[in-house]
Amino acid sequence: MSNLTKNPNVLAWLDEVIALTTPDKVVWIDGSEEQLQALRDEAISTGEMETLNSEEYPGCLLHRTKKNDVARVEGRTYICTKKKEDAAPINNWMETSEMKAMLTPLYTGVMKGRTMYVIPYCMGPIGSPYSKVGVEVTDSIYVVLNMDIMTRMGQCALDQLGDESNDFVRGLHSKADVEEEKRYIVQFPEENAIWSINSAYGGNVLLGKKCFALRIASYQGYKEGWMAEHMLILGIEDPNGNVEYITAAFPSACGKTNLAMLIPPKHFAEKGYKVWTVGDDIAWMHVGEDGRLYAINPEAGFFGVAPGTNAKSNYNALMSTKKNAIFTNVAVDNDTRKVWWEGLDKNPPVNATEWTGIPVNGPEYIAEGNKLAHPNSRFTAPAVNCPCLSKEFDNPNGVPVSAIVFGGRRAKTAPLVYQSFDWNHGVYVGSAMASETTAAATGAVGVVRRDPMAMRPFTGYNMGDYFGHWLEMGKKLGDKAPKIFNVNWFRTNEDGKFIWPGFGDNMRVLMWILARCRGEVEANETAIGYLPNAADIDVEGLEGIDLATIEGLLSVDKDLWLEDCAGVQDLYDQIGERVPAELRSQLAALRDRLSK
Ligand code: OXD
Ligand code: MN
Repeated sequence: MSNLTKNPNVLAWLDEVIALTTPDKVVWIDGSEEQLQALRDEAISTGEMETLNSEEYPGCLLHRTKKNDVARVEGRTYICTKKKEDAAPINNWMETSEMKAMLTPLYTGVMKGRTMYVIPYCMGPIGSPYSKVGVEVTDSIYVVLNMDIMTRMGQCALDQLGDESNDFVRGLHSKADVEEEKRYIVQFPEENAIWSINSAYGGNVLLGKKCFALRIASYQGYKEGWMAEHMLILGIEDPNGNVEYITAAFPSACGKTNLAMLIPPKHFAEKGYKVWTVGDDIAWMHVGEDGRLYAINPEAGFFGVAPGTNAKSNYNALMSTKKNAIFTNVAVDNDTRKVWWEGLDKNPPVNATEWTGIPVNGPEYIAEGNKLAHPNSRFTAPAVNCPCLSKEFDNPNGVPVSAIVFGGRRAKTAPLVYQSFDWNHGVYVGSAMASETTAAATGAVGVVRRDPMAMRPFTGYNMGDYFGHWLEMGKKLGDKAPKIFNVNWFRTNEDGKFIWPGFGDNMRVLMWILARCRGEVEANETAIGYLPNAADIDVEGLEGIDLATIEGLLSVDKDLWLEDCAGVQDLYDQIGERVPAELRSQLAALRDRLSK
């Protein structure tokens, strides 16, 4: 097959990676349905992919990874720069040429006997001035088929790049032998390059997502004056048809996809309120011509966690998986060829195949303490399937952002919601973000992991410089800057049970946030920021939640907060001298206010 582009920069790089990896064959991915179908058929014939019930799941496929390859590997993920202080100490760092010298032998001849697929892809809507192009080479059909869902892929991406531009991200992936101890996920932000080897699992190998759209793009944004953030984007439409947009950053596994696709509580829906999803994981944000902040979703699909997804927790996500989706590491019902995962429903299949491919009796297997689906099993679903997809999804200019929301999983410290005093204080609030691990994940409940702006695993440069960039963006935006808030859906009572119902009811908090942005509701100025009057959180139709419950959810324990300040101080000390002085003063001022 001939080249799909004349772009000499793409072709020169391709020559280099072909010489290094020596594939038997090179196939350009043009994005045509015909080519994709041939690849699906090939993957089905080799067992890399399995078909599913074609009536219930038309066009859907199942894939099982190796047991040792089921999640992102933060310990083996590196940001490589020439100077250590430009990426360390929060990131793993190695000097660029040293890393390349170490990895080159792993890539040498690695595609011998294999086909190299060349995937041109575009992050962001085709034609958007904010979109960026990447080219990923890979020896995995699974990667090609997932990239088709997650990005705008094929000839359209090369057309977006043009015949001369050198502004594309070079992604080199080989699953090699999927050896854990030789697995590396490496970003070279100074060279717009990503090298990923010995994994075939989503987040490590779909290089457009975390590697490009967050790690590389955050650095590009720093250099070019925009922001790449680990944020969902949603719109709330009022009964008059006006839509206001919110972006929100939560650490992984805190419900971003659920919030992005929430279904309004009944009384809001009856009045005519609607919620629209623009994105569930990543936002690229630029200052628009009118001086406001605009967000695009660089992705074209959702790579969501399957367990826990059901018609009640996230109907829209579930519907998104019903056609042309790929399921990774879920269980199957052998009688019906339907997929199943923990939390989908209460009826695990009896004649099941669990996620690694072993036939089991589902209910018995679960009763013995096993999981049928891997806890990090995933669906890759096209955004166009989502019943609440925003009609602005493809808008090349993005959507204007009224509010930025931070949040984490905090059993006691953070109140249900509060507003920062101003942009700089909001940047402090984001930098102080933290989430408590759950027993299911670590065995130790309540271990606080500091995760600034939910970007700890995804910032492609020095975290102190990243904070500085946020402050700079605030200067650019001036009084047009979105208002910044913090939420916590996870406060617990004495029995360790969640007090706030969460899911669709989170809209009640978003409504207060938007009312604050419009200046329509008063708030209480406190040591930590502006807190709502309990009566201003709409609880109509909520069972078991009254004014006193909301007051409890809004309470602030100053001792716990002072303890938390020490955690922030530790983080700042770890990052070191590049933490902006402004944030250290914000921390000092907060401690002062709390101590009064
Ligand atoms: C994700 C993550 O997969 O944040 O989105 O881990
Ligand atoms: Mn994420």
